[in-house]
Parts: sequence; structure tokens; C-alpha cells
Amino acid sequence: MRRLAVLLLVVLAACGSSDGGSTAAGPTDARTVDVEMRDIAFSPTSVDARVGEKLRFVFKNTGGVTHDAFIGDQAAQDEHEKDMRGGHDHMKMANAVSVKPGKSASLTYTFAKAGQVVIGCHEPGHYTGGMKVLVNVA
Ligand SMILES: [Cu+2]
Repeated sequence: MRRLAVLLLVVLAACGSSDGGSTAAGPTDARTVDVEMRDIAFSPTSVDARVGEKLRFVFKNTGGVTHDAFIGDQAAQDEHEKDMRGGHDHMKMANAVSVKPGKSASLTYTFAKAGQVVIGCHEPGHYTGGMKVLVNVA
């Protein structure tokens, strides 16, 4: 079980670094944004990004329970929240990481268009409890 989780994280990390934009030169061109995961909130709760910018979010879980981070627009968040209630394994999806207490994980994402993108934690009750980061892309 634990071994599987580690394997999934490795796979996700690999995916995260390879699915950047087509114009990406490498992992060093991404701006790093540190995000703290607390019980139960992200900090900061909003981040600004430019259209076409690639950000590498580094999530550090300083809380006492597992948190996750799924990045997508509002519709994707709503869909994801529904899937999690249905018992689907969100860790098989791209753009998501699960972080155990005391651990860190990163997620790299290129913001292709202007608007608002959300990073949500979909552990039971967390997203509905307001555990999200709003990324304003302009
Ligand atoms: Cu959470």
C-alpha cells in the first residue's frame, strides 16, 4: 500500500515535469510558488499568473492529515469533487498530487489562457470547507 503510493507519486512527478507547454525549455523555466497545506486550508489562497506562464507549485503539508492538490478550472473541480465522493482514485489523474503530513510534492502547470484556475483539496470535506487556491491568470 505504502509502496504503491510512493510509486504513484514518482509517476505523477514524471508526468508533471513532462507535460509542460510545447515551448518549454525545461523545468528551470518554471516559476516556483510555495504553498503550505494546513488543517484545513492552503496558504496563500490566491496566486497571480500571466497567460502562458508556467508555475511549479511546491506543496508542503504542515498539517496533521493528508491533503491533496488538484488543478483545473471550476467545472473540473466540481467534477472532481463528485468523482471523489464516488470513490474514484484521483491519483490516477494528471494535475493532482497527494501529500502526507510532513511531506512535500510539486505540480507544474502552464496557464494557457486568461481567467481563473483553481487548486482544490478533495479529501472528504476539505474542498467544501474552502480548501482551495485561486489562480488569477491575466
Ligand atoms: Cu485537504
